[in-house]
Amino acid sequence: MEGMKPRLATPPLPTFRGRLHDARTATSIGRWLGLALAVCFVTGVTSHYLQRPPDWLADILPSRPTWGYRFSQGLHVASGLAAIPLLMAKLWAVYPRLFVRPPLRSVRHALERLSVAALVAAGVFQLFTGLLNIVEWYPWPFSFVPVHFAVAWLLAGALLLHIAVKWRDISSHWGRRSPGTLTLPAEDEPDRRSLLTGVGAGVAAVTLTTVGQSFTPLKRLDLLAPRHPDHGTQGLPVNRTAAAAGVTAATTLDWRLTVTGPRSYAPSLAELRALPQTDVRLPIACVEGWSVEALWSGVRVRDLLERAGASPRSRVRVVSLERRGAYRVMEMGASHTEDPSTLLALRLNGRVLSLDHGFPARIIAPNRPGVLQTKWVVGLEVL
Ligand SMILES: Nc1nc2c(c(=O)[nH]1)N[C@H]1C(S)=C(S)[C@@H](COP(=O)(O)O)O[C@H]1N2
Ligand SMILES: [Mo]
Repeated sequence: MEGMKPRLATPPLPTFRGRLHDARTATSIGRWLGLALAVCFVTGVTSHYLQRPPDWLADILPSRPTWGYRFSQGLHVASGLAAIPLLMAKLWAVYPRLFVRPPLRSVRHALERLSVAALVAAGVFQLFTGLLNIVEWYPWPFSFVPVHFAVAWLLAGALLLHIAVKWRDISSHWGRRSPGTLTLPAEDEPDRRSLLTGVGAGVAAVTLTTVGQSFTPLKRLDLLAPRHPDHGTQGLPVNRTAAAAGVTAATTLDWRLTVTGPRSYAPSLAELRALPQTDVRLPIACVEGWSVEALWSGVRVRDLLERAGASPRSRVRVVSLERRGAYRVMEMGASHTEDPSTLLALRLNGRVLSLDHGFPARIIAPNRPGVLQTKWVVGLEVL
């Protein structure tokens, strides 16, 4: 990075007398940042494979615990948000190193600088795109999911490399009594403690004012998250409204569900209501981090499949009325179709589904990303 600066005869370099720009401070903040990024990576990869499982995994994805995806995606967004103040503090602690002269001392040093450049770029990119995704703002020409997923691997690799390269620094500044700490002036400790307290307070503030979007006991503190779990029709947020999806009351007038299988049939809404109904309490857990539990009633998907002469453990394709949209068509594997809690829901919290929540019928299944809880369902095709 610094190699690109024009070389001046007497470079006007700033002098840094602040003693908190040292390896001990960088290590203290870095371990929390590393933890947040590790949690974010693991939960993010989990979410990715739940959304787009490879063929061999599709029929064996666990449908239990019902709150599994809610927990892991809540953690993904919370750890990503917490990483933002941590990354800023970490960059503040180390930025005087940008001004070290000469900028490149050896091949090894050059490689180390290059790996730090990749680490910083990937880290800033992931946290920035993730943050904008949760407010559904996409000011870039690429599609978010594949790029965020690919850069996650880059970031994970750069982070591991960084830890390996800095291992000696990290281990000598890890604990209070690490040998490295003896070489640092003791009078810095109160300042360092204040700095770390400030960073901790920043992380706590960000977390407490957003985590209520998925962690219901703290929902009253949910002031900064883009969604509040209670705000929306029928007590549930709506990401894509019927209007945005081009679905109107008129579109649903002569609605029939088409179940395609060995014995295809096409029940009307009245016929579906006459079938045995099941009540389940299940959360909608959006990939953007909000989640909320609700009471759903409708017909078990496995019952619908059996009526079509198919096995209750069939893989199905679910098609929505919506004309276009990334979530118009979804596939569901055997472990989910078989689960007695997987419904074609007709009612939500005791009332007929509103148009925004997927009237006449939608999918609700346990332990699945919100994007796969298809609304305005018209077709179930046994695969
Ligand atoms: N047909 C269709 N179904 C959809 C979507 C969509 O865009 N189209 N969005 C999904 C997303 S991202 C979420 S989080 C849930 C939200 O359901 P809700 O709007 O009823 O709360 O619906 C899902 N079902
Ligand atoms: Mo979502």
